[in-house]
Amino acid sequence: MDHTLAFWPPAVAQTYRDKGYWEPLTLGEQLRRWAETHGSRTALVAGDQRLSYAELDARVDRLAAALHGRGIGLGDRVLVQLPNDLPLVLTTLALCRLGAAPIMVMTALRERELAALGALAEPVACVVQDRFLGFDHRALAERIQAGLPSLREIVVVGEAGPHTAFAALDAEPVALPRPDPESIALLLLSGGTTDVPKLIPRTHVDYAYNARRAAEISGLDADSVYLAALPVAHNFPLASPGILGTFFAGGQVVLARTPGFDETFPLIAAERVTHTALVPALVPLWLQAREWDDTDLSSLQVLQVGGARLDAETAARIRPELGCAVQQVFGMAEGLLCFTHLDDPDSVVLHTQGRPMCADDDVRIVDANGHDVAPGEAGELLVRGPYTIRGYYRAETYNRTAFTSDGYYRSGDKVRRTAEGALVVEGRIKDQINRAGEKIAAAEIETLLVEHPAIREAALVALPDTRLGESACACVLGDDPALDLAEIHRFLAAREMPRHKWPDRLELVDGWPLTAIGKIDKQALRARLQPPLTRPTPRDY
Ligand code: OOB
Repeated sequence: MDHTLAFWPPAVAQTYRDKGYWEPLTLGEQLRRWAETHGSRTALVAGDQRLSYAELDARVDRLAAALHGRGIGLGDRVLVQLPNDLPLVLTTLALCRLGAAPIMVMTALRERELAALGALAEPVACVVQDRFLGFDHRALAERIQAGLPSLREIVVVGEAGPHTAFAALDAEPVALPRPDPESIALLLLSGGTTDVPKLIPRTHVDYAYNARRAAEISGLDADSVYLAALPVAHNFPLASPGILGTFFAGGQVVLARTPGFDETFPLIAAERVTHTALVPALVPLWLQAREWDDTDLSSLQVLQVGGARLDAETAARIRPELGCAVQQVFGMAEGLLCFTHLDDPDSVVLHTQGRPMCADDDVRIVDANGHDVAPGEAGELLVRGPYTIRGYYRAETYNRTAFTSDGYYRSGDKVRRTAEGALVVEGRIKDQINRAGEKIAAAEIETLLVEHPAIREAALVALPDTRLGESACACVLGDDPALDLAEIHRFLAAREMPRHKWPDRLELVDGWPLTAIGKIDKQALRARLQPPLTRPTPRDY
């Protein structure tokens, strides 16, 4: 096990085993069990491919054997950046079976982030699509490899050029060394608040519990059909309950490459989808489409919405306009998952972000001094439990502040608890922008902005936005009064910053409001910006 990792203390781990949260199986073994139980039932539909549980298990075996033959195995890390399609599911499961942790990277990420992740985790290989949405991921992988000595191999789905073709990774199954079920199964990306990305180590046992319990709460069973519309590298569609939760229930997963209604509505109709998940920013687009679209969505039973705050008015429109129940999900890749329950009254379903899913989720709500707040008052959410990490991957120094000395994860979320025990997310303490569910660490953009010759200091703040929930406003102190947003975008594009992290608005300031200890007072800064001083520039992305 990686010595730079903080895991659960032995006595705590023992209670999680005793209570049955942690089953002594790897994710690879869970897949084998699903295949034994549900053999010929359809597990996965991706484009025109349909795989039964038995076929999925067999394909994963063959891929794992081929990867093993190429020297990838126990204790390795592999960067996986693939769109929602069969190779992503096969690769993730095959690597879990091998005990080589996939680093789950969304396709929107570019060189800066990948290089930083590579330096941190030292992957031996990466698996990418040749091109996706017009972007050349193969060329990106080559640039990453040039600066990353650990990266021996590039595997490409599609046109592989001089690299290893994913399609050629097929070998007779072999006996593989067994990973420790309590070792790292996969590494998720944290939304983060720092300028370098953080990796979240999830173990086989904790992630299996995460998916299994989330599936129970969401009412998934063998007749359920789950549509994975959000990018599967994210914890929500991957295992909360997502794909893995559906597999635990013996249901069927359908993959959509993008979450737009043009792609998802026909899939819902064709596959009789019962469950799916969206971030709040996508809900109004689906609702709007229903004004003229008459695709048969009658199979849909539950729409899960999470990743950012869903407003009650939008939540209330879901049943009448889409004909299904809404389930709010407040979760984090670090662990804790909260759900509203399908039989909760509207007061809970529409106005809260649900209850923690496990009786042993140990949640505290504390004030700035770390003391518990009075019942019903808001404070920072701290959490520890059977599927909440005790430390980020290879981040010993950062872990000392991100976790309390007794192991609670400081979520940075400001919440209160209602009389029914549900949590309401009131805001955020961490320095982050939640733009349509995509988390932007303010520090990451600020660090880059000050590299611009016309910018001396920069502060990125969140502003309310009816479409995105929050938008990002860059406030900069500099010498060039002609500096404009288009130039900032050009600058960030040249540094391969993904578009969703580009500021929506630019404000030139001539000084900062400061806190008592002399830091930029972002709360005061935000207050200055509202109502808008200048009109935000419209963007179609
Ligand atoms: C999910 O995971 P992450 O890791 O991308 O982001 C976690 C953060 C939370 O700490 C919170 O700030 C915010 O996203 N968040 C919400 C929310 N759900 C997440 N804020 C308000 N209301 C909600 N319902 O976003 C995630 C992981 C698993 C399931 C669902 C979401």
